[in-house]
Amino acid sequence: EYGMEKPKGYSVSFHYNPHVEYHHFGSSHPMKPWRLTLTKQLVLAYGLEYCMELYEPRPATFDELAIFHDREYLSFLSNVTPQNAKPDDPAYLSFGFGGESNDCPVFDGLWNYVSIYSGASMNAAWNLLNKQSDIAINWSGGLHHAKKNVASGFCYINDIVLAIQLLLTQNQRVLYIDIDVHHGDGVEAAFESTDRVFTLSYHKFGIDRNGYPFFPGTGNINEMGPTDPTNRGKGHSLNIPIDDGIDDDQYKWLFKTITGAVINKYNPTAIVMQSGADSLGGDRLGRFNLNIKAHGFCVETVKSYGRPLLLIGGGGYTPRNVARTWCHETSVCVGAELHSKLPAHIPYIQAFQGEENGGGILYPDLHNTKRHENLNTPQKLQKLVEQAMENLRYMEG
Ligand code: V1P
Ligand code: CA
Ligand code: ZN
Repeated sequence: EYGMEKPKGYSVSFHYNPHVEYHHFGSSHPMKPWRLTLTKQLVLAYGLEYCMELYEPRPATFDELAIFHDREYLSFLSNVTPQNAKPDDPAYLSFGFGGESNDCPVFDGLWNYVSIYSGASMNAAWNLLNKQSDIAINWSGGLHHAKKNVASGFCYINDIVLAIQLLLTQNQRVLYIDIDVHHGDGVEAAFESTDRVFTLSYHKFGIDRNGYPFFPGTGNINEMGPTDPTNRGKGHSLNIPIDDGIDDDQYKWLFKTITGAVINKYNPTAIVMQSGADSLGGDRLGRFNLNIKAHGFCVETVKSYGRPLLLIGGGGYTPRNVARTWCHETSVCVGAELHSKLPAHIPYIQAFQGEENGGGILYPDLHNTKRHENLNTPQKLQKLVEQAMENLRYMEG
């Protein structure tokens, strides 16, 4: 041991308010807040709570949310209920509610729900600012589509933007990395005019055979934010559009190569990572073929750069696999290795049993679900990396 470098231990904080679990978007809606119950149960069953500091954050206040969002929008959000909602009111539609898809329904306790997940992200950011932890985790956050006055894609309040705004009080450069299968458009838009935030999103991009773009339809490789040369945000967004069925090795290579180049060039003093689990194989809305450990590899890679890290959730629509992934990634943060056989006595263990594939284990083979043919050829991915490197040259050093 003498003469050897002490391995760097990371201190990890876990920010979670259990009241978030009890909200329902409606039975046919894919967003299920109870996936967070499953996640917490797995984290506890593996004893990971002994490897980190637990916090139960208070809900964010109206004024705290107004740091990013319009007060008019917040007033609407804080007052609307399923009983008083007027779907034909123009304000209702203009704020992103209703519409054909009803992505953002009005449900009981909506305001409570949004202030809880936002409060947790802000609490986690504070913890990093106060140097109480090196890595702060909030699996209930990551709602990356919300705009300052519009709800979009299951997201009402953009907790990521609020957390980044806090980090900016003491950080010159914050890097945002988004591995949700959807484009992180709300975060990108919020910081399009600053060079103090760099946004990097990996996502499915393309038009399906019925002519519909994959939600939200933005994030092609040539979208690098404002083109106006006087705009300080020019070149500070990088989008990595990916096709259906990408596999573990391809994704890991893409992520490591591009993220590494961005971190080395931008040299952020803090990193915020949205770890949406809808990029896993077998996701109800996603199109990728990733296994849990390949998803976790991205967290491991980012962690290895040793910058203060805010790790947040996001999408993820096959709840048992969301829980598995976020439990695994919690273990990655604390530096523990978990056995795949699930511990006995997990509440809700039924959720993890009786699957034809993966019953009773943490690391099932999700590639086996083979739901999506891999349309990503080595040539296309090579070209994508070259274009990404070319885009990075637009960012002034
Ligand atoms: O595709 C759309 C609508 C159709 N309009 C033209 C837009 N909405 C998607 C929204 C996906 C949101 C993803 C959120 C996140 O990035 C962050 C939490 O993961 C959509 C889909 C779909 N298959 O893409 N909405 C729904 N499905 C939906 C299904 C049932 C009930 C309500 C919404
Ligand atoms: Ca993404
Ligand atoms: Zn998503």
